[in-house]
This record gives sequence, C-alpha cells and structure tokens, in this order.
Amino acid sequence: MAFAAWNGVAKSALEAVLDEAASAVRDKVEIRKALVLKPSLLAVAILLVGWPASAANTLPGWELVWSDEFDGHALDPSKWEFEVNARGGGNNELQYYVTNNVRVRGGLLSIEARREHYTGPEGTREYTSSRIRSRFKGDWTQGRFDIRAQLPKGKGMWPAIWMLPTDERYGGWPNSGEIDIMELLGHEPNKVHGTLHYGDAVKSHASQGASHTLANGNFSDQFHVFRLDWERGAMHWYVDDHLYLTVTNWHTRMGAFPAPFNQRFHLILNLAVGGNWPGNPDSTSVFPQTMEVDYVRVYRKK
Ligand SMILES: [Ca+2]
Repeated sequence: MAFAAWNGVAKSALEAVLDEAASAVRDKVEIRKALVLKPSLLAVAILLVGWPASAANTLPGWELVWSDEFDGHALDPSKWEFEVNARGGGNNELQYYVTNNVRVRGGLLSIEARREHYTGPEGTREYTSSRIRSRFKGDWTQGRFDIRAQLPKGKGMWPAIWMLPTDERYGGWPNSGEIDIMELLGHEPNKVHGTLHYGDAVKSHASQGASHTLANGNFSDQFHVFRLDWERGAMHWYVDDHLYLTVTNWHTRMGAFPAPFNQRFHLILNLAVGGNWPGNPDSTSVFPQTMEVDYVRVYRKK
C-alpha cells in the first residue's frame, strides 16, 4: 500500500515532465509502459524534477493509504475480486454478474450492463453486468473514501458504490451494518442517495439517509466525486465536496456504540439491473449502460 502511494506520486511528477518535454509523443500509455520497464530512466527523471511538493491525490490532513487510479490494462487482482453470481443481490435484481463486463483502459474502470441472454451455473438471465469488491484486499475502519465516477441512466439502472462488513462480527445483515456511499436510480439520473443501514435482524432493520440532486444536468453527463468521511462517531456524505448527509447515531444489539461501525469494511462497486428499489428496465431503457470510475482513493486522518 505504501508502494502504491509512492508509485502514484512518482508517476505524477514524471507525467508533468514528460508532457512538457515529449509533447510530440502521442501515446502516453506507451511512455508509462516504457518507464515501468526502465527504472534507471525513472530515477533520472526524479533527479531532474526533484521530489514533488504535492500531487493530485495528496490532501492536507489526510494520508493516502490505498488507491486505484485504474491506469493499467486489466482489473488489479491485488485490489479487487469479482463476485460472480445470479442471486439478485437480495433485491430481486435481474443481472447475471460475470467477469466479462469490466474494462480498464484510458485510466478508467468501466462496468457495463448489457441486455443479453446469458446462461451460467446459477441459471439464465436476460442481463449481464459486473460487481467487484476489495474484501481482504482493502478493508478499513474509519477513513475518507473518494470515488470519482460517471454514472449510467435509464429505468432499471442501479449503480452503487458501497461498503459491507468484512468479518460480520455482530451477525448477518443488517446487524453488522452497511454503508452506501452512492446509489442512483436510473429513472432519476440527477439524484444520488447516501444511506447507513444497521439495526437488529431483518425485521427491525434501521436506516438513515439523504439524497443530493444536481442543479443542472445528470450524473451521466460528467464525472463527480462521491465522498464518505467516516469518523469514530460520525459519518459524512459529500458530492463534489458538498456535504449533504451527516449521521451521528446508530446501534446494534450485539455491541455498544459505535458498533457495528467499529469494525473493518470493504468497498463494493457494481451496476445492478432492475430490482425492488429501481424497478425493472422498460421500453425506454437503453443498453448497454456503463458506470465509469476514474479513481478510488482511501485516506486516513493524520
Ligand atoms: Ca484514473
């Protein structure tokens, strides 16, 4: 993790130099590949420019502890794993989650929802998509989570950036909690939701949440930064640094406050199709749809 942060800083410095000095070279990806292959060139470039005073992903008061800038050509298996299933997420979602609907290129992760007839070990579905998680590869208690993403739209689209408990120390859902950093319902493409789920057993499930609506346009028009600040006794949800939800109380029968949010949680990125909350796609829905993610950055308070 420390290496990932260092690598990001060094690469930013190099890119600045290379953009200036080698503007004639069109393919930056090729430059990056060349640098990875030539450590001596990397050292020379750092000597030339000096160590950067700051980089795009450093923030005052915060230490970057984990990130994925999606600069490679495939999903990084040291950071993410696929969840392959047709179980419907407990919400009667329609998709078969497969590994085929993820692309990493041009610095972006794309998760694509397709209308396609697909048969796997768990049955046949009329839609495919992907769902990835950082479980046992990125797990945190408290921190700041910044995710820059552009979202899909259309009836039945349900992109989500969220967190589940890695160890379920207090029992099954919702006893051990759930943190929804961002959810969007495709028929309301200008509105995102942040929600905290907790409580005791399914029948006494409790939640607190709020939504943020754009003044102009939709979340499919351009990238926005979805951010959660998780402190010991408070959680704060932001869109583009605009605070729209703070939650300071929650409970679980199996532990004292701030349980269940005193355990480690991991990140999940997925694009669901249909289900209880958004409803199913209809004749107005356009496929394929994608959620594109520019970066995921996790910080610890200094
Ligand atoms: Ca990126």
